[in-house]
Amino acid sequence: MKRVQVIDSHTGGEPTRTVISGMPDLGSGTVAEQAARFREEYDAFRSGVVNEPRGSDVLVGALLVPPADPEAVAGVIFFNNVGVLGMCGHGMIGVIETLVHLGRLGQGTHAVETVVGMVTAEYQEGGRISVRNVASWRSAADVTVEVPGIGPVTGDVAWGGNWFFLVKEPGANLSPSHIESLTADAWKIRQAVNAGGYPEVDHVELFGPPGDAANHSRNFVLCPGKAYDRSPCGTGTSAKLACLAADGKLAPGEIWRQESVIGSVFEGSYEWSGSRISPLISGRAWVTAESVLLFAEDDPFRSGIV
Ligand code: PYC
Repeated sequence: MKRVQVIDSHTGGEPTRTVISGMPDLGSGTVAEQAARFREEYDAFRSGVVNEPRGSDVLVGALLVPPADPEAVAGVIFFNNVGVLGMCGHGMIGVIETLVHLGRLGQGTHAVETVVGMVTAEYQEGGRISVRNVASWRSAADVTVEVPGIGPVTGDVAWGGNWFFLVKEPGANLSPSHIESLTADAWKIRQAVNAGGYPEVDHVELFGPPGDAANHSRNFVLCPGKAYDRSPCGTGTSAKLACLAADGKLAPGEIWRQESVIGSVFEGSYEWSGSRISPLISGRAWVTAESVLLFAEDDPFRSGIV
């Protein structure tokens, strides 16, 4: 019986499952090199940890691995129901909370190596965590695609640690009661964007007015495996900041309060770093479970239901 020890947390409602022991040995090298091995050789492990019957479509996994960069306190590979993610903002906040919970980290600033580069996370008194994400930028503005059943949709393509299409028109009703139709529309938009010359885009972000006047905007983010982000999405908020910066709509250092479709909030701000931005995203996470996943040899769903 294979045993995998995990700690679950949620950040603004979005769950993260951090693997503490029982993970495959991915050898040495950078976290990106280890992630390539994880993708090629251990996809069944990924699926077994996050997918049903042990998990669900919405769960994001985090594998702690040795970093190549001596400045980093840890390396982390994020993954979801369909594959490996570049970075994950809510997941990074969950991992830091988990490491504090385990007594492995305390207050202060900690560097973590990810698949797409180094990020730093500051754990503040009271539990707030601020993540200085990888450099982010808008790669294409005002891209219009024809979406079957919807019509022309215009948005920006931006990188925030993953690739996003950020829809410009605030047309949709971003309330939890509309999640089914929001998911269907965002999925169609993604397909049209991919077919329209942007195959790298794997997340779609819709925007609307905030539910709480203290915030600047509400979003709905559809992730690559068709699950929606319960949090405001750390990498999606970084991509949003890159677009706001490029449009001159948010000054460096100014706070942007991004609300999710369920009403949880991340605060974001940025500094310029050459022609790109360096985003800072902050929020809180809570540990929800300490468990051991069991994988019996004769379990037909040992590697998840896919
Ligand atoms: O917070 O960056 C994020 C994220 C990506 C996918 C789910 N959450």
